[in-house]
Amino acid sequence: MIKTWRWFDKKDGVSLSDIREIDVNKVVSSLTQVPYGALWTNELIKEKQEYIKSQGCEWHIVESIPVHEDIKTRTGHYKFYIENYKKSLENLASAGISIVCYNFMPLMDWSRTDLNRRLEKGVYTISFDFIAFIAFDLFILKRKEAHNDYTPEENIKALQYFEKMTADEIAQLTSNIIDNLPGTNEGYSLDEFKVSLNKYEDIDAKKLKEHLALFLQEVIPVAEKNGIKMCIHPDDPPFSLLGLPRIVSNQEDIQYIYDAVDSSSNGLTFCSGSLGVIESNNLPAIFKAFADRIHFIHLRSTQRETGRSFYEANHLTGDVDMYELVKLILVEEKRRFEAGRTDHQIPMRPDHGYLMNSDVGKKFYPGYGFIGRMKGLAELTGLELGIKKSLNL
Ligand code: DNO
Repeated sequence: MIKTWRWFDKKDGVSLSDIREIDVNKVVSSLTQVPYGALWTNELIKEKQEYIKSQGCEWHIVESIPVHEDIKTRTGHYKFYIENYKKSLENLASAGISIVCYNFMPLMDWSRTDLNRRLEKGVYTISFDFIAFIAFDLFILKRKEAHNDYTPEENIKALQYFEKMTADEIAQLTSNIIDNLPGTNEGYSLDEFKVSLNKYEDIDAKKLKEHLALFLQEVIPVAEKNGIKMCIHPDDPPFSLLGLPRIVSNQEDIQYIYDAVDSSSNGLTFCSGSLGVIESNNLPAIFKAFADRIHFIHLRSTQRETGRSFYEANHLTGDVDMYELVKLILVEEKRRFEAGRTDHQIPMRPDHGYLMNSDVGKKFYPGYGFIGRMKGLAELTGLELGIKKSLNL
């Protein structure tokens, strides 16, 4: 595996020299300052690339070029935004960057309800409490007919949950859900969010899938021509939220995407933490089914709780069988090597991590502290070495 590290920008609490000290110099990053849909110019790409280089690292992967909402809904200026997307890919290619991660989640990117959950041993993790989320939907957002999406029991639990909330907790939950996570940097207010939600009134999963396929049919040929590997990120969590369709949640969904355009440039970011939230997602089976076009891997684990709730666990514990997965990755790498592929080593980043030790109290993007991810990377590196040696890979 090629070890990479997500580094956001100069505001990131982890510096590029911190990363170099732990033997990583391949950076995963985005142009966070560019508004969604706008063109990534050669100048801006160069500027970031040069800065990363000046710190002894290399901008290896783009995560992400966000897909503008108009493209997902096929309304407004979607044609213009698709043209920008294509041009941005060309500009990245001319700068020598060839892996682009993106997602197609409506309105929200990833979602958590608690960004500071203290686990017994004293570390902090991020988590998703389904009842808190329903409370937000029913009593804060007050989405029309939302109660129909939940069982009577869930409706009652959410009401009880909401009744105990203070004004500060309501404000915190709201911002956690609509504008606190990196990736969701459109910064909606609650009212703007409601207006945007209405745009999805007539868009169900089938329609959204069609929109994704139409987007891919335009963008993938450009990616292919420019040697770019696009890799879609799964929904996180992998189920519908706020009545919005989510279409990259399981094996069938990913198969639809692969079939939409049969090209190695139309690939997948295999995120064990996102897919692993749903028990019926058989991670090894999914990995094997799509291995050929997996261009990027996010490794982390989650621990499922009651209903659809979960929290993020250590990289080697929780519900993800990391041993099994890393073994499959190494076997796939060998297969690619034997097939003469130049991309036989697959880039991987340790995804999310506990906020712990001396990182507590420092400012990081949620889930993106230094020590927790470094611990994850160290554990994964050891696991990789052990498997390689024992299987003679
Ligand atoms: C969260 C990330 C996501 C991811 C995007 C990719 O930590 O994995 O925000 O970057 O969904 O487009």
